[in-house]
Amino acid sequence: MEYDFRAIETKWQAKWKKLSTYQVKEVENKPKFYVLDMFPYPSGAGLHVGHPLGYIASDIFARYKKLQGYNVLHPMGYDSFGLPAEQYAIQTGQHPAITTQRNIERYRSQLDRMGFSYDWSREVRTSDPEYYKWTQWIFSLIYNAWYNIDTNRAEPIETLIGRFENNGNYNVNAAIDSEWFSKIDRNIIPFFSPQWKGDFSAVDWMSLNSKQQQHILMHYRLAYLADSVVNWCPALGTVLANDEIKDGVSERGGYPVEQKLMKQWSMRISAYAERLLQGLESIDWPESVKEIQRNWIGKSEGAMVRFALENSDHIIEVFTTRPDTIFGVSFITLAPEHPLVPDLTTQEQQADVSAYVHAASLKTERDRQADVKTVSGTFTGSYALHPFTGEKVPVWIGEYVLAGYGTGAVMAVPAGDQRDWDFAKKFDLPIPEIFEHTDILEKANTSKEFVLKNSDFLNGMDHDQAIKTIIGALEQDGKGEGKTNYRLRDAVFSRQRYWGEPFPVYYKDGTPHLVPFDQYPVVLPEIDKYEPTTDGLPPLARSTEWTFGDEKYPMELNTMPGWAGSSWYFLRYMDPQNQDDFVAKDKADYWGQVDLYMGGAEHATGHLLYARFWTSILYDLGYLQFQEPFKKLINQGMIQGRSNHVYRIVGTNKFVTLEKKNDYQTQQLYVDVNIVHNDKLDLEAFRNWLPEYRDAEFILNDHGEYTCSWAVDKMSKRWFNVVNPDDLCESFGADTFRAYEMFLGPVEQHKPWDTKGINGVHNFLRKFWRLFHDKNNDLVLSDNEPELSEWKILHKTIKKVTDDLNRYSWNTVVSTLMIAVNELQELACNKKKILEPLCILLSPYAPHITEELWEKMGNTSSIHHSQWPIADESYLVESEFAYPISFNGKTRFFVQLPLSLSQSEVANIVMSNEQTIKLLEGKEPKKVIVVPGRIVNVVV
Ligand code: ANZ
Repeated sequence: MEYDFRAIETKWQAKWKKLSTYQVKEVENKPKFYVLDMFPYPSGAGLHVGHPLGYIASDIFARYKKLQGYNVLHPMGYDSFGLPAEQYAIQTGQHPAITTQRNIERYRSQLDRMGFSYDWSREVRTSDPEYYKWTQWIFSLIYNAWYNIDTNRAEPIETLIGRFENNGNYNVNAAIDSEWFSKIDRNIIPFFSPQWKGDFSAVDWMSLNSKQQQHILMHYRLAYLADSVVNWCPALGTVLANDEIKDGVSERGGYPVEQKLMKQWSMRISAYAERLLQGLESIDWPESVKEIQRNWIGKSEGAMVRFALENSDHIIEVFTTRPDTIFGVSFITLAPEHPLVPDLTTQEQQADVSAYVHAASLKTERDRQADVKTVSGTFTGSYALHPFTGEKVPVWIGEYVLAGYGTGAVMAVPAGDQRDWDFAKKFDLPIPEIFEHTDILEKANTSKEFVLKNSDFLNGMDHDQAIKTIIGALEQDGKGEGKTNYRLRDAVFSRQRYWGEPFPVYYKDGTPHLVPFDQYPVVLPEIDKYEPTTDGLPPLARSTEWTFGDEKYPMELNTMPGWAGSSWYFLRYMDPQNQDDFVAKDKADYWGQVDLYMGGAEHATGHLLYARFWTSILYDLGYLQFQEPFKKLINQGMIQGRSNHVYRIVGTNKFVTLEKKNDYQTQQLYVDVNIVHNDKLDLEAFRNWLPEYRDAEFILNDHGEYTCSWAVDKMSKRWFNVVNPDDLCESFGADTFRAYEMFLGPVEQHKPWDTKGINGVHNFLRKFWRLFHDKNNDLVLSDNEPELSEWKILHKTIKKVTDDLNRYSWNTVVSTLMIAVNELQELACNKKKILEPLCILLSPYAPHITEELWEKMGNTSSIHHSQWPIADESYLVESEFAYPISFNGKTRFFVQLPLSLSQSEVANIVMSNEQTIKLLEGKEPKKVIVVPGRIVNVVV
């Protein structure tokens, strides 16, 4: 075989491994470039052709940057804690570590087959105790930190304790729940009165015992234990994330889900809302991902307004973005979970309110938000007092108000808010008019173009003016203040599962304490079964050894969520074997931010937000010099499957070809795409595919073939449309596979997989091989000086490939190289001076064939350690032009002429041209017009 890709690829994969070709070390003074892939969860199904799309693109870029002289960090690892291995463990009793290990081996062999330039000596696995030791350490850092709003950064908890000891919490401006004092456990600190608003002095602080102090500190920590409302699924024995619930039941199994208050670890990401928002301006990410994060953070500017109550000392505080509409308030709506609901409910309303609150508790917040049509609510029986008019305002409860946003209470203005308007209509509440010349009979006026009326001192003002005035008035009278609110909530950080990082936390007398660092990693205990206990406790409760110290203090039973390990893995790659530190300072400083991060768009809010959050904390605490982990992000598109169908005649085992299917009553069935070639079914293979088809009969088309129909679906086993990269590497080689995946189209785009085109790319590589060889497959290269035309092809190609890669246009590079190879083939070019640099240009895409040719050309070190060629611009300026020669404006023929000629020289040459003489038929032209570099027109 002329181009024996199997032999070549096997040879070089072994050699690279042996020579550690892709290992990188920190080199002072050499510029660095960090190219990262989102590391995979090693699932049992292995990789299909959609997965490597991003890996191939980033590998090409890493190789390109390396050839340009950068010191490139390009690592790979596994996000190896998580649900599927655990589910499998629950079903089979097998330890999830075993499944995980097996899947990793499968992934590794698939990745190896594709010729990636990963430095495998830097591999990390999140489930490796040597790795999660540092995840636990980062947790301990976050636990031992608080957010100082005055310095606008996280600080060690010691600075807070120091301030408490000197001055209590006076003048401490911390990111903390505004109602934290109402959540103080009176069993722990009995002497704080119910009216206490959270202030304490140094003397107060010093009078508290350690347990009491810890109880207070917990409210300030960046990782804290608190009661939070969670989606609890009793049947599965775990808390579910919002996206694990569909239509109010668990996605898996369809079990009921309840809203439940549970003690959970949380991370105070809300403290970072503004920084996470601002940081987006400094990074080069797809605008769509930034927009998703902006919406998720959800910044709103407005005001807090306090409403006194008619028969109670309590106060209802509302957050509003529209304090300008305050004179249009006709009722107040509380979230069903609002803490004042029990107090404000009058005797007569008791039954209605309880029923309503219970019904609301069965819905998730997401469902409540999504349902804008149903208007429901009930009256509490109590009245608030308008802060300016003193009028009585009824207090209602309504599902449309969410407990976790703002204060969980709204001042309802039917004139300006559609939900309030709908509510008022339904319950026959007043709809006061506050906008001049505006009809609100049919709907609310949500526009901000208006002039106010019936609004006392705001009358005649427009939106901006009214906002300023009212906030001034609220602040002056102590009735409220300007306030910026963020939708971003603190992130729940615990799950009731086995296969995750254990918390380095034990409980002494009910109070959590950190396990001392010298005992990290706190390794997962062995247990007999991986499901919750019969009492509904997490699986770790099954271990009798899950205790701390001689006193056998109980350990935390929850484990960390999936996003713990993935929030910092890019740092560990910088220094994966470090036993003493999560990453050495000098290495973190050297490698710095990830310069190019490739991964799927599905992580827009989860992983990408959490990683930014943790990086900011590590920055604040002095461990890193940057707060944004990923400088540039590219989302690779999804590769969809192209499925094939056959048509079975109903009630038979007979299959009819697509062309004739309308003549019968048929049933469409999916068929394995691997036994269909160009939509023609391999009949024999079909009979052997499934036992039920062994005796299948066929009605063929007029050419004696069976044609399948096709459709684009998600690539999935279920549709039999999974194409495996191993098979393609086996049939065509990894080089072809890599180049073909790029050739499919822009990396960011979703596109259906189609194996058909792969032959074209394979032929391109064969042609490339032939440029170097004669008919006997012997290397024949000439040392002669190339012709001008050959130099031109080379330099034009260098320029285009370089420009394309610089703008991350991976696909166009392949076509550029194809054109170059065709052009050189036409010139029968076998000049070493042309082919050697061309080899380098192709090497990021096709690392094996180029390495082989490189070696054959007599080079002794790897092509991947060579240097990217530079385009010589002097070959790129066109020196000649093919002038269209027209007669009376009609183009008749072309003449190739040097661009350096003057107008009269061009005219002379054209006039003496044979074809001109013929066309003139002896006549004298009236005029010859020459536009240099454009056209020649002969006027007869
Ligand atoms: C009075 C008002 C008048 C409002 C008006 C709007 C228009 P964003 O932009 O999303 O922050 N709101 C406040 N807390 C809420 C909660 N927990 N659940 C549901 N709605 C809540 O929206 C802020 C606005 O949403 C607030 O401004 C409040 O209604 C409502 F003409 O107050 B507004």
